[in-house]
Amino acid sequence: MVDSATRLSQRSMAFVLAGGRGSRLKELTDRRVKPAVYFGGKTRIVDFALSNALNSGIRKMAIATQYKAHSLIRHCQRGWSFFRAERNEFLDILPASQRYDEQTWYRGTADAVAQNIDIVDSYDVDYVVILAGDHIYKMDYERMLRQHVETKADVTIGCLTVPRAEASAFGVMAVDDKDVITSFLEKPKDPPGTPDDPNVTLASMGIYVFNWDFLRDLLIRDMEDQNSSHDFGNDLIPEIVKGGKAQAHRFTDSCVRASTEAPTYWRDVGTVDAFHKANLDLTNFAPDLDLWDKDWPIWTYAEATPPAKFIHDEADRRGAAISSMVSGGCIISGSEIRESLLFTQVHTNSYSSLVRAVVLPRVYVSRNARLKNVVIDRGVHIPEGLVVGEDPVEDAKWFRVSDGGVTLITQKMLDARAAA
Ligand code: ADQ
Ligand code: ADP
Repeated sequence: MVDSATRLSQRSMAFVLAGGRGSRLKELTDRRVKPAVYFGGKTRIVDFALSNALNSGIRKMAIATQYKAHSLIRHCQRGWSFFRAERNEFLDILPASQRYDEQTWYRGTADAVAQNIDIVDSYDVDYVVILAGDHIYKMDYERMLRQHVETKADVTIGCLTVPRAEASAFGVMAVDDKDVITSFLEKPKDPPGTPDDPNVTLASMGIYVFNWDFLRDLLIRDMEDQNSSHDFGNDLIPEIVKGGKAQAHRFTDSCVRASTEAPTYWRDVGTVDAFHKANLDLTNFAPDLDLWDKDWPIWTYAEATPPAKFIHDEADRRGAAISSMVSGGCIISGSEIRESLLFTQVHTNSYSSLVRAVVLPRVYVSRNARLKNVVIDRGVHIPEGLVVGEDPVEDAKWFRVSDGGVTLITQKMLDARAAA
């Protein structure tokens, strides 16, 4: 048994993987990597994994970056710089910098850790919690660490139950009666159901706890393996399942109160439709993701802004937002906002309306624009009278319309439309 007074998080680090593009978010990741994409009005996607680590008591963190990293690095430097180096607390940013040799960037998720072995050594930790920087959820990693130590596992994998139809995007597993993983398939075409329910599958969240000594040896061997893609899901995890002990840790929402019948909120906002829906869900009467929970704050960099302002225009039109969330610095002038989420410093003008809109920071909406079911990228200037969401054929000429009927609008698309 683990001594209950020992907080394992103090002997651990979080290693956040944030190098993959997230191409299904289309133009939203043209200039920034998926973990740097805005979510929830004030925060960015990566803030969830980092906040979970911080709220779990972990004070040593590293984040591996690669694709279009500038926006992510700037965000981490601005928002996550409060650690006290005097107490050996930090968030270290680890861009792929060809430490292994002079030809290779991070070849896969495992390689992103392997290329930084000497740096992790210097942190002097017993356990490493590997996290993906691109999911929205609240989770107490201390519980996962505790299970890892108590079961003496080689690796402990965070997992959740997903519908079988969606499981081919995941690593899926079978477990015995003690949740020891007996088989693991990375993204199988035809995922198996569980013994209890053929319609669901136990899937990996892509988060792992390792003893550092064990992982270190494994990575050194893997780096030399010519047949490996140097990826946790493809290479390392299947190997451990075959020859060692891989333990499943079933995800429960952090909601620290043990009595909570935990709603297991976990989202991969990897497509424009999923991104639009998950953001707008926050405007529901009782959203599944509780951002108001004082026991589990989501930390971020927030611009210093004045409160949102709602004004009557000169024609006595009321600026109003109904069933919506409106962030600081917004000015809603003579326009109507419904079921929408506005990030900081959005400015809307008279006679315009927004319905089911996710509007990223610093968007300017000119007069008479009518926008419905949209995601608007940061800094976009919506021209006077633009109508989107009423004629899908016209919308698709200029913008990206998703399978679910959401229109993504970027400045580049508007510039092309204006030039035509
Ligand atoms: P995927 O989500 O497909 O599967 P992947 O694309 O490897 O995994 O991304 C995982 C994380 O690593 C992301 O945060 C990404 O940004 C980052 N990443 C990807 N390539 C990287 C690189 N070269 N350098 C640094 N960071 C990189 C994984 C598991 C599955 C599991 C799902 C759950 O492999 O088994 O089911 O996560 O979403
Ligand atoms: P952020 O996502 O950091 O809030 P932006 O959306 O403005 O900021 O920019 C994302 C990334 O693209 C940043 O690295 C920024 O420097 C870069 N960038 C912003 N505007 C342009 C532009 N017009 N052309 C090329 N790169 C840009």
